[in-house]
Amino acid sequence: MGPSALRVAGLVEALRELGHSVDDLGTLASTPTPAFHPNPRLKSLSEIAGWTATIAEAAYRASDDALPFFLGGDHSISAGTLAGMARRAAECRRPLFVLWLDAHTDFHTLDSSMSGNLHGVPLAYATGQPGFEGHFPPLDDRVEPTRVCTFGVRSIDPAERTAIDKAGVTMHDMRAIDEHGIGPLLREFLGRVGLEDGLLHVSLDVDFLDPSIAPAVGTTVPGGATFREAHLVMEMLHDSGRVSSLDLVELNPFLDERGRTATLMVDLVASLMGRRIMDRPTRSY
Ligand code: EXY
Ligand code: MN
Ligand code: MN
Ligand code: MN
Repeated sequence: MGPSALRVAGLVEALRELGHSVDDLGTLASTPTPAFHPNPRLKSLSEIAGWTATIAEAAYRASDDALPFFLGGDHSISAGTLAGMARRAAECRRPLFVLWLDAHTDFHTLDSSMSGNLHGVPLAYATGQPGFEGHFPPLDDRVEPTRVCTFGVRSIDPAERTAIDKAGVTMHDMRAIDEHGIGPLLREFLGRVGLEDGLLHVSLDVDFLDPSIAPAVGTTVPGGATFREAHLVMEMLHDSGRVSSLDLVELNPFLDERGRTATLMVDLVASLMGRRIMDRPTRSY
């Protein structure tokens, strides 16, 4: 129902108003790939293995001549979107950078997941962490973990922390954002993307936002990004001209209040795609 809520909130119309041409490719269909794993907690492993293959292929195709948006649904879709975009970047001979906007790191392996919820694993899979072989589809190309930057983390499990440090992923948790400001931290990351002439995949989990402004998500964690921080991120991303694909995930309309979370997500996408109130780019000081 997440994609429907985004459509009803006017996602396509907002993009067209900004002058973009939009093709809504509708809903994908997938069949499970039988998969077995000794961790008995894992939920819907065969279904998500099947979806990962389907979405990876769709992402690769859609990114041929367009900037694809992937509407979830659960963050497990990003196992597929990242795999497909990594393949696209490799074909273009461009490095793929990933900006992960999330209260969580989603860096569990199939072995380390305690909850068994596979929205907790996509970043570990796509960066080629061990233990997915034979269960998830083999990766054509992995995302280089040192080109991944997570913003907004305030809930991380011990196994994820160990793995993320070892892999060399940059993590700007909420404390770092409080201490340094989200603008300078993002400017530095975008500078790295620019230096290598990279493609940039942005993965926006609703729970990146503070639950007081975005209640429609099953995994709320207090202390998230504010309305102003989130819009600044989107405006800076637009100014960078680097974004090549976008995930919008974890919106659960059953938990929304009069559609306010869906509307906010659409407004954030509009900022990312060029809507601005003050007609100027962010200044560098
Ligand atoms: N780390 C926890 C788990 O693996 O269950 C919480 C994951 C929540 C993931 C949400 C989608 O970002
Ligand atoms: Mn989820
Ligand atoms: Mn997530
Ligand atoms: Mn999350």
